[in-house]
Amino acid sequence: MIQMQSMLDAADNSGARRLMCIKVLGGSRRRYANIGDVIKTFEENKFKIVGMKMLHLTKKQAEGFYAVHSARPFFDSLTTFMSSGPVVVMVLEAVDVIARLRTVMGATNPANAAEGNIRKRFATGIEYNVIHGSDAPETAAVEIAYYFNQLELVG
Ligand code: FUP
Repeated sequence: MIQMQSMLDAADNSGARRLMCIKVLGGSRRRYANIGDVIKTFEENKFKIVGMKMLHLTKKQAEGFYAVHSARPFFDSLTTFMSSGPVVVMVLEAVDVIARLRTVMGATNPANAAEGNIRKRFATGIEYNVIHGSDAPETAAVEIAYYFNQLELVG
C-alpha cells in the first residue's frame, strides 16, 4: 500500500492533471470571484489548462459530484448551493500539482487561508469557498471523468 502510494505520489510530480471547479458564478449570497481572476492566478502559477467548460448542474448532478460527502451534515446545503448557478470546470496540469493546487486555492475555510491565495481573496465562508480542487490522483481521475471525455482534453 505504501509502495503504491509512493508510486502515485511520484506520478503526481511528473505534471499530472487535476479537476478544478470555480463554484457558482453570479447570485446574491456572497462575493463572487471573476472567472478571469481565478484563471489568471492559475496561469501565473504555471498551471496548464487542458480542459474547460461552463455548466449549470442539477441538484442530482451536484450530489453525484459531492457523493463522498453524502453523509455530512452540510451535504444538502452544499449541493443546493452548487446547483444554484453556473460553475466553470477545468482540468489543470502542473508539476507537483497536489501541493501547488492546495497552495493556490488556500485552506477549506477561508478564515484560515493564507494571504494572497484564491479563497483568502474571494471566499466568504467555508461553504461558499469559491473553488474546488481534486485532492489526490484517485479523486482527480473520478472527478475529471465526471465532467470530461477524452476528446475534450487537449495536450
Ligand atoms: P477542500 O478539499 O478544501 O475543497 O475541502 P473538503 O473536500 O474537505 O470539503 C468540500 C466542500 O465541503 C468544501 F468546499 C465546502 C464544504 N464543507 C462545508 O460546507 N463545511 C465543512 O465543515 C466542510 C466542508
